[in-house]
Amino acid sequence: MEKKIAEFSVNYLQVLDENGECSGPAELTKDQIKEVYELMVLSRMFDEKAVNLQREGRLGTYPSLRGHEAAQVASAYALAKKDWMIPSFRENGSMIVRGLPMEMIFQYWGGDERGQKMPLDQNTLPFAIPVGTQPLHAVGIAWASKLAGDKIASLVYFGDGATSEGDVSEAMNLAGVFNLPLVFVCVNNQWAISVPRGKQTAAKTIAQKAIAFGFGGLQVDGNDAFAVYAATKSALEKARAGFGPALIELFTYRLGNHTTADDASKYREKTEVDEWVKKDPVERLRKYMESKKLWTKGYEEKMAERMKKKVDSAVAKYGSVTPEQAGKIFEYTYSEMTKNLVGQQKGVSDEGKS
Ligand SMILES: Cc1ncc(C[n+]2csc(CCOP(=O)(O)OP(=O)(O)O)c2C)c(N)n1
Ligand SMILES: [Mg+2]
Repeated sequence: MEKKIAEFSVNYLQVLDENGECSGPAELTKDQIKEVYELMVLSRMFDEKAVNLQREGRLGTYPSLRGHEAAQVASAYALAKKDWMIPSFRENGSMIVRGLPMEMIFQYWGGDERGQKMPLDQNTLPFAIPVGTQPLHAVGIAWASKLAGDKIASLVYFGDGATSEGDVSEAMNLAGVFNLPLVFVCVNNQWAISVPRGKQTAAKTIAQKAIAFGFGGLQVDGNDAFAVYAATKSALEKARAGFGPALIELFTYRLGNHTTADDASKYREKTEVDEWVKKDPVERLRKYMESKKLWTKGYEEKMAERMKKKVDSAVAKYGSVTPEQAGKIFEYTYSEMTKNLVGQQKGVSDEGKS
């Protein structure tokens, strides 16, 4: 006889709807709301500047965060200073929230590895270009922090496409088995380059994958800064208190091209993009703030000017960096270079001399 032995449900969290109307308490003070909004505006300005710099030939291939402002800023904002943040390649906004100087982010996308040499007070890993590798690194970090008895949590970002990589399942499995203080944040932006979300999994949600690994999953409106913050903060608190991992699926959309090397109009309909433009995360928070008298045109103008100065100053600093010596790149992978790397480095240095 067959009988039911388990039953599941997956919740969806939205606090701020598309019109900026709030259905629950924002877990942020007025000052914090302003700070989050300003960081979102700054992230968007940084992003627009980065795309333009690439078009001018002053930056290499760059992955735009447009549409991810709430997903990146509000989640990183929930981290405590000592928590670990493990990003994918798209979390430029999260890096800004963590305080990584913007000139370093430009430097990295300009092809100079030194842009990801984290300041020593940062518990932040560099961008991970290989898709889906960083959740395993995050497991190692979270496991180490648990063994050391540190009361900190770790947060790892990855995309919907990354969930098709075995590594991501392995990481979630390990985190569940060892009850690790790790929050998995899947930024489901509906696309992995030209492959739609429907081709990554037959499951209705990504959040439900957590259930198979023995912990909870929640789908969150990723364009809603309040929901992203509340969900991340709560998951981080539980992780720090010893309740183990969680999976948060941030349901959002990549408004730009995959990277500056891509043309998304070749594989997705403009009508789909237009629908998501209406859900713009920055605009949504602005509408809320306006209704609460936290936003005026005058404030926006002054604030935008302040943010623009920050970005321009970062561009100027980036432009004044002396390029890395050819061949130095080989020194960044291991504390002691392998024989192969020594050989490759010598080749490059010799080339430089000829
Ligand atoms: C292991 C690996 N395979 C393939 C690629 C090429 N690649 C870069 S990004 C990407 C898609 C990633 O999609 P998703 O995980 O949804 O993240 P998103 O780009 O949407 O932020 C692919 C296939 C890569 N960088 N690494
Ligand atoms: Mg994606």
